[in-house]
Amino acid sequence: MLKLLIASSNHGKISEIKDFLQGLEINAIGLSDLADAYAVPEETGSTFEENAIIKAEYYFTKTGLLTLADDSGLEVDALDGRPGVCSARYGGRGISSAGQINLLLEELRDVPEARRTARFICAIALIGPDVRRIFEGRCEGRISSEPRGDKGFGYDPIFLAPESGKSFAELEREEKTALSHRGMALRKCRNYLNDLSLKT
Ligand code: ITT
Repeated sequence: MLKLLIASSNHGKISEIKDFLQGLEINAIGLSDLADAYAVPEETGSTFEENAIIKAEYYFTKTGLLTLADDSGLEVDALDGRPGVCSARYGGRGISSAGQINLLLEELRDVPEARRTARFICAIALIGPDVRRIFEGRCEGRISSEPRGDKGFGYDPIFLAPESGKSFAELEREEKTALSHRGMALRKCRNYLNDLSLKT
């Protein structure tokens, strides 16, 4: 069976990715399943793609395992694309997701509904012996005026999905993945991973 390291410390991401990979002949393991604990690599890239590659390359070099890394974030048009690649660091060290959400809503306090457009972006890098691929997904939506729902993670409670107008945190896991940036990147990755698993 093809062994795949999901190189992330974000539990929300990990569980969405692992759920998606079910049904493939893949043994997906996480960083906590490794015998050694490694320092987290610094995300010095200026794009999601660069940071996904930095993370995947780092853990592949350390472990020799086929490695999948996800770099993602939220671009808000009224904030000129912030928090963007800094989504995880928005509001500073130690802040909770709820704190980040409050800060973002505060920054957008005077921005009317029509100008609250935003998008989630996800870059997935897959790096291993003889493998170096990148898959991207994006999802357009709007930032709500208050948090709604308790599913998902991160900025999900304030991201209104296209069409339904529900927040990502009001959607079931499969419904979110059907629409989301990560779902789009994972669907692009799926056939490629399936082919690799059949060769193993
Ligand atoms: P790893 O680097 O260990 O994977 P991380 O959380 O630091 O974990 P990123 O640097 O890619 O990951 O930061 C992504 C941030 O963007 C994440 O912390 C969330 O706050 C947000 N984000 C990404 N995808 C999201 C989603 O599907 N729903 C809500 N928020 C999301």
